[in-house]
Amino acid sequence: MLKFFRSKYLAYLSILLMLCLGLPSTGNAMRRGTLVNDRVTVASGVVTLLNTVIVLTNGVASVDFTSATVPRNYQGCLLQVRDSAGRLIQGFVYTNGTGTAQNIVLTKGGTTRNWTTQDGSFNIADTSGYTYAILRTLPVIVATGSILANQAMMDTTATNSFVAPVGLDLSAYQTGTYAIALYQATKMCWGYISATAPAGETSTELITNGTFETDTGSWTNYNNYWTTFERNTTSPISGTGDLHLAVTVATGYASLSQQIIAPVGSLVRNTFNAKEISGGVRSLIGNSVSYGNVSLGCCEQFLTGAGVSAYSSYGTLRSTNPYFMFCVLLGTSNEMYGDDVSVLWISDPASTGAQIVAADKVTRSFVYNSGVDPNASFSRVDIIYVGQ
Ligand SMILES: [Ca+2]
Repeated sequence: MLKFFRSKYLAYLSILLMLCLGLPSTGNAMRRGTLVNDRVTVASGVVTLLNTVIVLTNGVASVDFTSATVPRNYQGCLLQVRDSAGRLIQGFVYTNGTGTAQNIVLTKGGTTRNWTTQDGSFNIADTSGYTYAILRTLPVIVATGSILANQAMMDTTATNSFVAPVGLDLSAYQTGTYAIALYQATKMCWGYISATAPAGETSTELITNGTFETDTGSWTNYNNYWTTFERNTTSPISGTGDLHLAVTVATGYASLSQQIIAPVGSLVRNTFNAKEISGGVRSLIGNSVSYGNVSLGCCEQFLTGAGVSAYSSYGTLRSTNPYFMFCVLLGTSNEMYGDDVSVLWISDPASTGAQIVAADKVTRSFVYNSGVDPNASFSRVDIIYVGQ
C-alpha cells in the first residue's frame, strides 16, 4: 500500500536526482550537480501605505497591495516586504486569496497561515510606504511514498499520459501547481499534474467476439496446438456458448490468441470468466502469438480451479498491437473453459488519477522519461509543489 508523509528536506535530493538523471552519461550512473540561482526575483515594486494592508497575525497572515495581480499571480513564490527603515517580513504566497488580498503561508506548498520571518519592529503603518520583491524558489516535495508492482496504473504515451495509482487520490493536486516524479532502481520519469481533472475512466473494447455466442471467429489457434478448440454449448459459463480448449501433447506449447490494436505504453484492463479442468493454463497479453514471455507482456493471470472464477488485471502494454492469449506450456493434459473475454483500452483514468502534461502545462506527455517499466514497482513517488 502507499504510505505518504510530509518532508521538506527531501526536496533538494529529488531535484538533484532529476537534474543528474537528465544529464548526458559520462560512464557513471550519477553526476554531481550544483544548484545555483535557487531564488530568482520575478517581480518587485513600491507601494504606498494607502494601497497596503498587511496582517502579521499568525493564522490569518495576509497582504493586500490593492492589485489584482500582485502577489496573486505568483503563488508558491516568496514575498519579501520592507518598510522605509529596511525592516523585513517575508512569507510564501498561498494558493488562493480573496479579492486583491492574498494569503501568506509559512512554507512553500504549506497551509499554515503565517509569515516565515518578521523583523520585530516592522512598521505596518509606515507613511513612507514599502518596497516588495517576489522571488521564485525551488520546488518542494509535499508528499512521498512508493507503489507496488502492477499498481501504478500508468499510461506513458504522449497522447494519453496519466498516472492513477491504486489507493492514491491525486485530485487534491489537480491545481496546475504540482508535479509528480516516479523512481525505479535505474529509471525515473516526471511530469506536471494537469489542472484538468479526468472526467472518469474512459475505455474502448479491443476484443472481438469475447462471448462465443455464435462461433469462435476472430480467434487464432497457433499451429493448431490446441487439439480441442471449439464453442461449447453444454452448460456454458454465460449466454449460449463459451470457449473450450484442451490439449494432451507432451512437449511444446499452445496458444489461442487475438491481436489487439493499441500503442505501446497504453493502460489496459483485462477481464474474463474461466474454469480450469486440468493443467497450468494462463492468460497473457504478449508480444507474439506463441507462448509469451511475461517480461515482454503484461496482465499475466493463472487459472485456478474447476469452478468458474472472474479474472481481472490492469497492465501497461509493452509493445504496440500485442496479442491477448490463453496459453500453456505442455507436459500434462491441459483443459479450460472461458467466456466474456474483454481487454479495455483505458484512455483516461478515474477522477482520482492525474493527467500528466509537459512543461507547457497543456500537452499530454511526461516531461522526462528515462524508460520506466510501468508494470513494475516504484521504490519512490514524490508529489512536488512547484507553484506558478
Ligand atoms: Ca458466452
